[in-house]
Amino acid sequence: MKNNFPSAILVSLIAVIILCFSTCLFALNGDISGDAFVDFNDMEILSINWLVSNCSESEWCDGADIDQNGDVNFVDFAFIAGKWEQVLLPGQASDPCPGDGVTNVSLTPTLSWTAGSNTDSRDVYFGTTTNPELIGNQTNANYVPVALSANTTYYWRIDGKNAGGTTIGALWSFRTVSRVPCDGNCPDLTVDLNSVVCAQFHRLQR
Ligand SMILES: [Ca+2]
Ligand SMILES: [Ca+2]
Repeated sequence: MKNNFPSAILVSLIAVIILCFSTCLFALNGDISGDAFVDFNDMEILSINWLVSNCSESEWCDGADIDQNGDVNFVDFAFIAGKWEQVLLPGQASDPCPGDGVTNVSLTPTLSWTAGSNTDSRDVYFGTTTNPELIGNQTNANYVPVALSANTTYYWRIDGKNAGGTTIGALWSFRTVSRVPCDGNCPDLTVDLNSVVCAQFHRLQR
């Protein structure tokens, strides 16, 4: 009887790659080890768990069950093959503080956010238009703008960068507090409760 196993594998692989090309390869990747690079380290983890069929939801067989269906097989291998020796793009920045659309922000806020995965540095964009200007590239995940005006909407964006390229962030905005007439008992516009809350939020995340 003719052994057609190799050709069956080939057909399966082609089918998986075609099936995944338009959808799942862009949603999942083969970086099992989490170092933003798809290489033999990921293949090693895959081989250790090869053909295991009872991967649990807690760890999905050390991450080798990439599509998280319980089995480690050629479907998971296809995700590695599809990104072989590629540096993965950073994840998108999230959790902006002040929150997107927040009003009554002080004139001295500290902007902070949660960095996307595999981000080495980030470009900070900030300004009063929906196409904010590039302020600069930095490694830390906060930025303190200066000389803000009252009752003004500011827009900002964080683009994550690494050796694989740039992931453009979402456009966020906030509006500064309105100046109110006062007679010597003026509110302190430099006290930014949003930033206090943000700092605590991001500190808890670390
Ligand atoms: Ca890897
Ligand atoms: Ca799987």
